[in-house]
Amino acid sequence: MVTTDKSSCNILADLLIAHGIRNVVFSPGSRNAPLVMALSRREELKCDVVIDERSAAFIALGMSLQSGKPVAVCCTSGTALLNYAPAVAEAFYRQVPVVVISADRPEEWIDQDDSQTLWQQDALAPYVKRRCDIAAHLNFENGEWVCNRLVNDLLLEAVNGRRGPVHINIRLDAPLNHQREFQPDMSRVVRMVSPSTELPTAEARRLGEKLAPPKKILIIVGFHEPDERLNRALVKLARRPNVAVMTETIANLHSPLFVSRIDSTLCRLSDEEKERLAPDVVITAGGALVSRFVKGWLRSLPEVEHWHVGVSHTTIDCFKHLTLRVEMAPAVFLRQLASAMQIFDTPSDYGKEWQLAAARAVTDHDKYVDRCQWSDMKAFSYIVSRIPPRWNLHLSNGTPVRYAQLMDCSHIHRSDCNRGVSGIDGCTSTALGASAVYNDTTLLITGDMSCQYDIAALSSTLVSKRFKMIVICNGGGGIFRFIPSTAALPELEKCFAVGTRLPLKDLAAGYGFAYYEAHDLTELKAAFAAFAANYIEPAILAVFTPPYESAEVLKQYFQPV
Ligand SMILES: Cc1ncc(C[n+]2csc(CCOP(=O)(O)OP(=O)(O)O)c2C)c(N)n1
Ligand SMILES: [Mg+2]
Repeated sequence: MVTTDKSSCNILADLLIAHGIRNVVFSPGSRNAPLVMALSRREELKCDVVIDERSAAFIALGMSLQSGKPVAVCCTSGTALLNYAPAVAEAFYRQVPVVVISADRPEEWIDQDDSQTLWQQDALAPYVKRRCDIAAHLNFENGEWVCNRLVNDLLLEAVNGRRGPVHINIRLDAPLNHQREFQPDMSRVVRMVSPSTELPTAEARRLGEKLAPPKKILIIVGFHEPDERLNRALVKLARRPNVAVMTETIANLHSPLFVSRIDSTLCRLSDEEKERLAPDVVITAGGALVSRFVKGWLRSLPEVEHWHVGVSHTTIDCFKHLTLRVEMAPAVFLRQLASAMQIFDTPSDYGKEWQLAAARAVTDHDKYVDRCQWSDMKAFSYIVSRIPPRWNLHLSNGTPVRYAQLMDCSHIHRSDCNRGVSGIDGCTSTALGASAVYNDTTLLITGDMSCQYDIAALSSTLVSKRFKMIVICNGGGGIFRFIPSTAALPELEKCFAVGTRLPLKDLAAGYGFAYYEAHDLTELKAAFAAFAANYIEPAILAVFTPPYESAEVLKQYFQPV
């Protein structure tokens, strides 16, 4: 085939394909022209173009999240790369394999007043698993070998062990548009086999014994991709009488045995119940927890052992009680624990008590939501209950992810939120990326502030009829009217909540989205039905809720009864 004359770019194209990468998101520039030629001319790679690099990287994150495969993003030199940082940080803490490819100038031109040039090779250093810098000319001894070795190494690193982003900085010298004949698929590919991840039986038994009744065991799972094996292991554990299993909405785990509405349940416990339900051992899996209640409560306990299971980049001692770090897949570890615990027959009410507390919370929740006035709570409750079975749900940070925690989400196919670092900067792009590689509808529920942050996403050519978004227009950052650190400050409205000007109707018209809006529950019912039934265009539903009342309804929800 005829393609760029830069060997580094052609080696990269071969290895991306060999390592299973199928999607590349480009942002335009001139320095990366050889990369565009090398990658976009390969039919194995689906290349999309997203102008804004910040959005592009979040789109790649969404694609990778949804497909489970590494996705590459490729940009030109200069600040382009720096715009990847928020999404790359999110991918790092979320363990999502995004392969960052940046074009750069030859090193001798950095700091020499040459245009669009800055120190790129370490720019994302704390947030990538590994990085490499490929020289502009490979015509030195071992030049092509070292390029091949480094790229193989980084692509293996992205998907093995703790998955995550990697950064390949490729220096390219002018002329950038020269072409030559290249024989594809001849580059050497390095593979890897993972060692067995099972615990030795004796070790599993030893750990299982530590969890025997009357010990009270609480398992909590934070964000996680859907995982049938993990779900099964947790159901087994939840059947043990001295075990309770808590799952967050974005853990994507479901069983009537799980306490899935953590905040609703915790906020209704009396001090005496909290003391009785305090665990002896808490086992966590998945990512950072959304629930501040559970974090605060566990941190406040004087004595509890904490085991964290999962492939981590470092020691994570979230509750200040960590005693064991289990560096393996949660599904395997928890299955082994469940088997090891089967021999205990001492009775315990611990699991039952949590389930009763959770059931009580559900009854109270339903009564409260039924009675409460038109607000974010009312709107969310209606919307979440109506999400059809095959739709995937993306939640933005702010209150959307917190409201979802309060609702029954067991019917939702898959729920996600950027909780790796909890930014509001790329929620729309992430959802858009996920929708581009999912064959049914992806629904984003976002806030009016988060939405204006990432508005460039609406102009992307990746927008399709499978993408829908609901914007809760509650006068800006509603969360700030709720959280104690800002709610009572005189600067609340001017500096925190900051009502935004978001001309959604015009934006929808401009970007080719169908537009619906609702100002009360009756309108919402009609608008949601039409919005959900629209399978021919992408659609926006703007839901207008009263700012102060919404915050009040949420505050009251958490008041002790
Ligand atoms: C990049 C980034 N900047 C700032 C924040 C802090 N922040 C968290 S939530 C929020 C407001 C979100 O407002 P909105 O999207 O309207 O949601 P609401 O709180 O109204 O539900 C802000 C500014 C953040 N998380 N990420
Ligand atoms: Mg808002």
